[in-house]
Amino acid sequence: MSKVITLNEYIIERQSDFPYAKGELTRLLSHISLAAKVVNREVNKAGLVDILGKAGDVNIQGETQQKLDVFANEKFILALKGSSECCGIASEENSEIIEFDTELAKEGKYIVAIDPLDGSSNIDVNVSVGTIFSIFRRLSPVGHKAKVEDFLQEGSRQVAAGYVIYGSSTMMVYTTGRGVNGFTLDSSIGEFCLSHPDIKTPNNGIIYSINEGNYIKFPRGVKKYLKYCQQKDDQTNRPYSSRYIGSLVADFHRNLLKGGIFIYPITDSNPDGKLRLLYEANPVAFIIEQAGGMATIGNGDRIMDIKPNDIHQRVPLYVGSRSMVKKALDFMEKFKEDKK
Ligand code: AHM
Ligand code: MG
Repeated sequence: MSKVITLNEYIIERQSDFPYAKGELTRLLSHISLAAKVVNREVNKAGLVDILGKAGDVNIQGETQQKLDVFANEKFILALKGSSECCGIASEENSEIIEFDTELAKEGKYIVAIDPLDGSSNIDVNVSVGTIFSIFRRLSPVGHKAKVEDFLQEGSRQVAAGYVIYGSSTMMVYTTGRGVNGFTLDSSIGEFCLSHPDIKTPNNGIIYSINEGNYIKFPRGVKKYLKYCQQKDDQTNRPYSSRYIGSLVADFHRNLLKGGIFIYPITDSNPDGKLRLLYEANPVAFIIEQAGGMATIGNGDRIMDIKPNDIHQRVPLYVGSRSMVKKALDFMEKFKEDKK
């Protein structure tokens, strides 16, 4: 039997990659993984107990929250506050940033942007959901409360990012800018174990993921690219397969491992795109680039170069295998002046 490496062992081992590191990031990641285990336990028994259904609150995006969103949000807030390394968070579930006001937390050097339970409309039909997070060093002085400016940094300044997928098995995938590694939760021992070391995404793939129900609302370049994906061509293995779960983490994770492209473009109803820059687009962009892929807003501009002006800012997202994203961009460029 080969040696099992747990997530905690791995994070500690990797600490020496960062000469300046004193263990703070290590502790922060450990606390995130701990909260993920607690959320995993609840997600797994969601069908058994009366935890499903609407909690009644309406979040900042005008969406009705389900109880597990609230539960996951609370657990991650508690874990991050308790880590003493994080001075504040921006969560999809809270309109404003949460500044931790304990003396210990104010000493924290990091801030975290998080979507505690993404794709939560899928919970009550037993489809995979996920947590997505992004970690930055704060800009404001240590010893004080976090400030909004701490969160409005370009994604290229992320020090770590990752996601947890609560699926047929539960996995945590993360990067600190030294490649991407995946850990599968062994529930019998309660540990995330290294199962997917040094993930590289294929340069090309045969999967495209987009909500085709919105076809009529897409920019012309996207429509033309979809037609290209559906045309027969033996040399390029077309037609490609269409796969869309409607949970970003699940769609992204599949394409990361198998090769593919995920697109959520601007549409008539979402003129800025739907997905949020801070806690959806930036973390997956950091991971895909570390895995050899690409993430752009659809005109070639890199997701991670966008300077945010709002913590809940939305962006169009084209992410996945490098040559597939480039091909989609060719179509966007060619048809950029065209109306629908
Ligand atoms: P949420 O944060 O409210 O759960 O919404 C984000 C989700 C993503 O997981 C997914 O990629 C997308 O919304 C699906 O949107 P649509 O239903 O418009 O295709
Ligand atoms: Mg979300």
